[in-house]
Amino acid sequence: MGPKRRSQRNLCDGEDVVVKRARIEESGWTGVNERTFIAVKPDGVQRRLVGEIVRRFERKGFKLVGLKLMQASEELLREHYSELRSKPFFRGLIAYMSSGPIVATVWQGLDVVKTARKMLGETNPADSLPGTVRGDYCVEVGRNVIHGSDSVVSAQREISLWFRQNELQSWEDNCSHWIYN
Ligand code: DAT
Ligand code: MG
Repeated sequence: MGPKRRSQRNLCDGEDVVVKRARIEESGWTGVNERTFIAVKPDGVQRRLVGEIVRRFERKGFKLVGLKLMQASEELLREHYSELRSKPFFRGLIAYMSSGPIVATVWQGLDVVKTARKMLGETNPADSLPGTVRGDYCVEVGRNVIHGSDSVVSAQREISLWFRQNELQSWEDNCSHWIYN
């Protein structure tokens, strides 16, 4: 398999990313069904921040549709961060992200991509306001404890990369009338 073909492969289950992304777009992940990919990075897991981070998204009113503790392969991480491959910190980023287990999650709700980014804070913890995850729990950009998709298109790409379709749960939200009018 050549490098180009390899980069298009879905690293989770061998399906083609392009094919899978088309299927996700068909399913209409817009409005209250918008989804984003949030991951607690290895430092977040080590520092026992998983519960705190999941709690924040739950309490906000977003719906958990996928969650798993996993060791990400370097191949998966290189694909996930492919836009950053020419950056001087890329090697270190892959080493950090593969240094221990990650908690990969998918959250659903109205404007979840944009709102989750606000809840995360800025890339550099020093620029992140108190009250955000990065503003409250970390100090260095290279150990910023959490990942969140930066756009709806990125979210679709990342969810396809990290989760198989059957790992995402559709469940009836008995609380939705209290969250949406
Ligand atoms: P974000 O995670 O806020 O979306 P990004 O996509 O620009 O930020 O970068 C991905 C990750 O790469 C980021 O969470 C931490 C790392 N990173 C970014 N800029 C860095 C830098 N200047 N030095 C070291 N690591 C950096
Ligand atoms: Mg990013």
